[in-house]
Amino acid sequence: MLSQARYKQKPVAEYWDIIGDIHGEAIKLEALLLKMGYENTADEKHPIYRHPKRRACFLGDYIDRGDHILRTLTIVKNMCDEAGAKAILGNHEFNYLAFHATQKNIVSNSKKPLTMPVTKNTEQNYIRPHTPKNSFEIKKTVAEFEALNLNLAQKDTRKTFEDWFYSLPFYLELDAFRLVHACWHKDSLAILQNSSYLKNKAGRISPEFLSCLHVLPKEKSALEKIIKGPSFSLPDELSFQDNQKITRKNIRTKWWENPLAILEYTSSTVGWKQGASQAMPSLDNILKDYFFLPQKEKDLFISKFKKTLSPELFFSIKHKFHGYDSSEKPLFIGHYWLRLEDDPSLLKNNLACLDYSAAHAHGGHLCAYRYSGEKTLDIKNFVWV
Ligand SMILES: [Mn+2]
Repeated sequence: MLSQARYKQKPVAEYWDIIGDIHGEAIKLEALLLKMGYENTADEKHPIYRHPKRRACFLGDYIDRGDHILRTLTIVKNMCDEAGAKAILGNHEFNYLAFHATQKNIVSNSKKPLTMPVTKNTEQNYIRPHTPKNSFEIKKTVAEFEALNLNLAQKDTRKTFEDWFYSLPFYLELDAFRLVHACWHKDSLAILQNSSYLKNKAGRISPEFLSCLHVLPKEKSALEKIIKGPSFSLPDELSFQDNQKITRKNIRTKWWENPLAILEYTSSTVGWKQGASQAMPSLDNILKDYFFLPQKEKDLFISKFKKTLSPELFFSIKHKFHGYDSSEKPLFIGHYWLRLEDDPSLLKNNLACLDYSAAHAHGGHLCAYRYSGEKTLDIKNFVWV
């Protein structure tokens, strides 16, 4: 029997368990919660997981890929509603909403009317185009929602979760640490905070804002930077296949790296003369340190990539690497689909990515960081299943 008295006391203010991208892997989520000492204090069908002293934070990407998407959403939402947990918006929830949002060209609460022409209501008229790739991405989520319509008692569930997605902030700043799905970028956050289209929204998007995103290029690119992270368009002749065999023309950058190393490299090695300085890392190592390179045929990709990179091009993308200063608060991100080859590792002493590809076809891991007020993060605090 559960002792309900254990949950009557308040959790310790600075104790938080920050959980990475779940992607419909509810079985792993429940295993991870149990491993961390949470227990289900309600019934099996409507679980409410609690810990007597700790609370959970979720980094986004609850849906798509795995086989138990609704169960995942139920667990996370119930913990937010009933057990003091916090959750932010991932790019997959954003994509889901954008896929279903149709384009409008006026924001009613704005003084400035927008002047872009209204396009006719066609298949192309969605904020996120209905391409085969985009439709495939949300297929499992839509299928689970559509199965619900067979059961009239649950027909409001889909609307409830869609409203919940809109209620999720795209970043969170607590006294001791920060959460964002992909990238902490002050300038982009400032654009969103100061946008007249997001007044009084406290870091959340609205259906109305989303429907106008196609005519708000500044806000669109700021929001995409925050929840998808910066990426670099590969030169024409270069592309690669990702884990899901989707051809990619963009490569994600490790934005937290300091651009100074790129500047030093480009200035000291005109024409990519390697070995110009003993202390200078090789170009291969710089590419590995600054970009998420494809897992398959990595060396072949690097050799092609190097041929296309001029110092000028490299210099021109330096703003994709704005760094994360060691004096900043600890920051937790998800999104980057890391693989757990050995133990998890920190990206910096004050930065941890908790996405270890929970829904990977060849076995991924769901990972959490157990935070207890420290200013310097410690690899001993990672837990995973
Ligand atoms: Mn993501």
